[in-house]
Amino acid sequence: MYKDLFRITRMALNSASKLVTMAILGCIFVSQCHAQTKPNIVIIISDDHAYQAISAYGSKLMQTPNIDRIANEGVIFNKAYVTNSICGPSRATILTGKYSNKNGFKDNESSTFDGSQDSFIKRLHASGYLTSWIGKWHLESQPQGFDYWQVLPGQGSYYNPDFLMMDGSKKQINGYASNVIEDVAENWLNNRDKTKPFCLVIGHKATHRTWLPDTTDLGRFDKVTFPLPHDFYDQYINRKAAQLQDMTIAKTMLLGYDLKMFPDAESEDRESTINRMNAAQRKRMDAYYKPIYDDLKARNLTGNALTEWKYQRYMRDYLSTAVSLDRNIGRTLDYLDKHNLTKNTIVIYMSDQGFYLGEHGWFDKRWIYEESFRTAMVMRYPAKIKPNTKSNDFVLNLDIAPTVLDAAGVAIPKDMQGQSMLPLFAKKKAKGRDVIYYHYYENGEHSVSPHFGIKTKRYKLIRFYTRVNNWELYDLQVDPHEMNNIYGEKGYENITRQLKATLNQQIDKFEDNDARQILIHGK
Ligand code: SGN
Ligand code: CA
Repeated sequence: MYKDLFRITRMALNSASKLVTMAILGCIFVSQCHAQTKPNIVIIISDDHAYQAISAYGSKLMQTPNIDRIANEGVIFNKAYVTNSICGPSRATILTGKYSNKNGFKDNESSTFDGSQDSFIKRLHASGYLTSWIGKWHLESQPQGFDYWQVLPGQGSYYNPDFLMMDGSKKQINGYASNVIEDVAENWLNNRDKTKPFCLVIGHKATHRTWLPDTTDLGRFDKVTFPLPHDFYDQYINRKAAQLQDMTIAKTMLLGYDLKMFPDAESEDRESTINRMNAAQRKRMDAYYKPIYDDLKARNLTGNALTEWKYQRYMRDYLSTAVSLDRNIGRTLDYLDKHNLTKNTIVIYMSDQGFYLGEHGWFDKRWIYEESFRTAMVMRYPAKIKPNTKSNDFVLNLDIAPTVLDAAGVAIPKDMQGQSMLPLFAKKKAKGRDVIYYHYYENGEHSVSPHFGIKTKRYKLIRFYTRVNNWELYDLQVDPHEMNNIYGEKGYENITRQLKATLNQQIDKFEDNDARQILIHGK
């Protein structure tokens, strides 16, 4: 009898333990299923990468196969713009889904990001996502709301970059920034808690000034002569702010600092971007640039000939730097493939703003004018977006936060000022914006006057203030390169009145009190 009882108890225990095991397995399964229903999110943000240099956008300057792959497998946004075309403000807008006047980070020179405020990262984190930011951050304060971060101090360095670590220490990693940042990102992915969905932001330093390529990419474009943009010798007639800027290839771009033309080892040694290289890196740099310097010296160029020489050098360095950026974006995509993450991971690639590649004679950004205002943005989201989708709706960096929350099934806070982009891809497609509002505040380096304005499907209305106090108006249909300011010309009274009313509505909508005050007080 005892034997029977023992047998029965054992059977019961066995089946109970089976039940418990099954229950545990079930939980793991359910939690994994749960994790799988929430898409992972990878956002790659580059610095100053011009859409003019991306083959998916029709560039003939170079091939960017990996950015193109995201576009081909998802959507390319042909009309993506930023709210304030400069690094820190763009990142603050991406994080918060708010204009600079609301998130407080108005310019790179005086702002510090208030990390205690709400962000899409914090919302994702609260809903069970692992969150991480690696690479360029440039928001001055420490990142908040992340399970992990490892960021470049300020602009960071191309060679052997330092990183700020979560424990307050600084860590230098040998290598080239784009490769190193990708290595750190993959390392984080390898070691993450794989039961949770994740949101990883990879912030690249490339292609920011001073366009230092990876040594393996030096000389990639040496055989190419790039055509001068048709407006390279723009005289900025009728455009006062453009006349006052300090961002021309002719005058502002420096032969040493920017184009690595150093007369001797001492002047090269003084350059902090170069003197942090190790002996092997420096040797390859010198072997490449020294003969170019000798050739330049022998030619004795002046005037336009020198400016055009600078333009060719600029393009070669800039595009070579972009080669490494694109290659490392490819590594991210390969990683997702290799780990079976592609199907359930949203990938967004974007630049923090546009950039000039010689148009109007310029480099840099800051303006509401097209090359600066418009930015590269492509997104792959296999569950919701068909391959080869082309979007011509106005979208903004402001929309990243609500879009990501929407995709993750997390409520979008009412005070976020952007809109989810996902309804643009629904069966019954939502109607996009008719107008975009812009406000640039900084009044320092490169001498671009602060300004705000709007772009509609046809027109652009701009109000400059502080450095220059005036209006500009462009009919983009007949003047897409914004060469002919028609503000105040006869025949445009009605459209100007209408556009000013629209501008006022936008200022009210986004509660931009600074702009409101300028319109009230006239400066
Ligand atoms: C640096 C650059 C500028 C650039 C700003 C902002 N000068 O100050 O040319 O406009 O960054 O760039 S440098 O001599 O330091 O390279 S941003 O991408 O951070 O907005
Ligand atoms: Ca930037």
